[in-house]
Amino acid sequence: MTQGPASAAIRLFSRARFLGVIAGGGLLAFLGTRAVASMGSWRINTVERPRPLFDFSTYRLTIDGLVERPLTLTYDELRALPAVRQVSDFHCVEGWGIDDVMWDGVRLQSIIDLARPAARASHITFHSLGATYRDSLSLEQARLPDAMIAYDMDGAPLSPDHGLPLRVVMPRMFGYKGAKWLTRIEFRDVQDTGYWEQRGWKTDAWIPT
Ligand SMILES: Nc1nc2c(c(=O)[nH]1)N[C@H]1C(S)=C(S)[C@@H](COP(=O)(O)O)O[C@H]1N2
Ligand SMILES: [Mo]
Repeated sequence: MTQGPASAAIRLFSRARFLGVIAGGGLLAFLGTRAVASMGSWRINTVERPRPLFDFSTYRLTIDGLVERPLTLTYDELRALPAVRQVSDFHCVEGWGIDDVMWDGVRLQSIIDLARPAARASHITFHSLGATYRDSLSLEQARLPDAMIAYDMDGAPLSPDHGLPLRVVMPRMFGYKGAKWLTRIEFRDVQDTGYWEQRGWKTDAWIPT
């Protein structure tokens, strides 16, 4: 985690973005395009065309597969689950990243506890709205103390481009493990091959330390 002026500037930058005051030009021009890229500003990395659409009234998070207690949650029910907040760095495998992103949401461990996976459940597949994107984790990875599903980024609901209403946050792995527009958490007895893994990226996307 980089400390000092650069990370302070990143925090300032992301806060400005959430307040909606950046308005494109001003701050970018001030920082200079190269400086912004090297300090790590968010990019939008979305393979879906068009971007998946989220609708508060019809959205459900489905938790199913090899579980004793399948569940369907509305957005409000999701936000009523025991909440956690964490600050963690984000890294895309393509070489850009952001320090100190603040996430609010629910531990994957809480979802596991609610759904009670069957003894033979070993993996979880995460499905995004639109059914183009998915990724997976082992149950063991999903139980890590920093593994979560997040509905807020830096103190505000995820923006539509960043995955509103919900995304997987897995700080120790590269960004493609974090499905945006999460709509289904499916417990399985085999590991699914995700969108990027079908295209050659590793299933275990640990960030080298
Ligand atoms: N549904 C969906 N989730 C996704 C992706 C995507 O294309 N579709 N891209 C992944 C990749 S490669 C990265 S780096 C991050 C990017 O998140 P951002 O667009 O919020 O920066 O989302 C991940 N989750
Ligand atoms: Mo990525």
